[in-house]
Amino acid sequence: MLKGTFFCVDAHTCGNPVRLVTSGHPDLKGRTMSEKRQDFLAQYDWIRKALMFEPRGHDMMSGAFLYPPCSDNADAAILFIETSGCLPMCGHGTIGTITAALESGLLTPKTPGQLTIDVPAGQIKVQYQQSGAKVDWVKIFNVPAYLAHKDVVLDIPGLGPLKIDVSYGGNYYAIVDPQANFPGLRHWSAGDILRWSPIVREIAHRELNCVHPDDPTVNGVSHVLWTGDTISEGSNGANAVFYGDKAIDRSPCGTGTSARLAQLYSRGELKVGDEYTHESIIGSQFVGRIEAATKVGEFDAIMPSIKGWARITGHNAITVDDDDPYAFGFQVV
Ligand code: PYC
Repeated sequence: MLKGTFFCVDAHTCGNPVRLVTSGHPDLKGRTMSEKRQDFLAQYDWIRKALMFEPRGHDMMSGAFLYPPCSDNADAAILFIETSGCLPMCGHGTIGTITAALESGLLTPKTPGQLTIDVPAGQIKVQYQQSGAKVDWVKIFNVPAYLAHKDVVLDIPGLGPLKIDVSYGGNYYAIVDPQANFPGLRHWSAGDILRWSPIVREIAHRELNCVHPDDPTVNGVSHVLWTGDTISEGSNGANAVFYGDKAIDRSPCGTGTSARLAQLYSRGELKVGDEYTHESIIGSQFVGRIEAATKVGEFDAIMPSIKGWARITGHNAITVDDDDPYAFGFQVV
């Protein structure tokens, strides 16, 4: 029996996929996107699995649904979906969603060039520049970011001690800078990152308490951010973010860049007003900026912004038929 046909605009943000689902939205219960996210996970997770996992998606697949706003002042709301679940916030996903939605006429801002968007992690502001049909860039004013744990040494079986920080930028990131047991991102293969990240994440998740002071449903180390030397002109730093079970972000990662800005701010290496061009494993770039200082609970925090670009790659009508043994997807982990 046909469970549904989902029309999608497929795009990528600086190399990482974004599948904007434009039909088949389930009617979600809840007043906020955080509550709606919980409802989606409880009742409709089959849609995420069908659209993100193989054979319709792949390890890196990530996407979004646009919803009507939850708050009076917002233009729209976003529910993020990806292989690992529904992220509270996704930077590359937002840049891709806004670009694809504006270029497809799916989003009409109250004020051209500006948007207010409800996301599960809170509310974000967006600026963008459009030339004719094309969106040139999107700048996200992300949720507050803060350094949650500093200089924690984890004992990684087979690798040895690894010093990490944990920083929040919409998700919690274990950040690993080059050191004795990690020579730096450019000296490791993608296979090395895929091999060690799940172990680092599991140990960090087990040993470190990370619960967002304003929303306890946002908790736990979910991503690992490895840093290293830059390869692109103008970059201030490079990173590779591991997420899901087997994914390395091809974009510089919006929430990861926000977390990195908060870490560098807390360590006194960046200050309010500083820009930081962050590159990805493939050398694509986001421009991060520390817009202001703020607080998250007891923690000193920053208001980060992230600027990047996205391109539409195609249009897709995806059918999910439970006559297909792989209707709800699979992963090879
Ligand atoms: O851009 O925030 C991001 C992100 C999270 C996971 C993959 N990309």
